[in-house]
Amino acid sequence: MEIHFTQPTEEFTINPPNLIFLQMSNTAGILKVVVVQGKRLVVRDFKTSDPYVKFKLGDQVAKTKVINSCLNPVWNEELTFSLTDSVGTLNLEVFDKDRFKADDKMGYAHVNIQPLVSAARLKQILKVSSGETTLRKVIPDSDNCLVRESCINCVDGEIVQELWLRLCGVESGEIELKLKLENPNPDSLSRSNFDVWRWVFV
Ligand SMILES: [Ca+2]
Repeated sequence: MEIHFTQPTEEFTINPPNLIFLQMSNTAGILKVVVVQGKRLVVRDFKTSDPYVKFKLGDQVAKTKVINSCLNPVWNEELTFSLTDSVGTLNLEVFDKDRFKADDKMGYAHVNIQPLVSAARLKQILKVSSGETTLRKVIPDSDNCLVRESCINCVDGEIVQELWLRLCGVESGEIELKLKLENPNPDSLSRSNFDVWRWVFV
């Protein structure tokens, strides 16, 4: 059996003939969001809050667990999203869980994930695969709610961005995240008309 291709829609040879390829929906990689912790979150109950974080990436939604009675919660929880070329911003909102009424808002933030995707492309060009290399730095601006500059590193082949986001719409609160990009397909992400091909046996 011989299967060879350098790019999904460019050079390829296949054998045997019962191998076909299917056009897939736009799955260009996996974005893992590690929700590390929150600091100085706002009070929404009598003296404290029961915070959880809700994330939105395009039409995908995921939530952390609730941590009861804590303004400096540690989640260390990993949430997984599939990455497409049409999605550039990860949005989050923090809520106070309430049992007998609607959950109270504790602030929101966003971060552009395009720098992470660009770093993946750079990693491919530089052929970085082992050790730890800083690929780029992201400064606080209107594309994000960064508290301070954030580094995007390649750690043993994985693209990782560690960051602190300042919560908007409230008097205080910061959230620490670690973003990881797995199975990145930067060529696909850079194309406007975007096709991903998957080889299957029939
Ligand atoms: Ca509550």
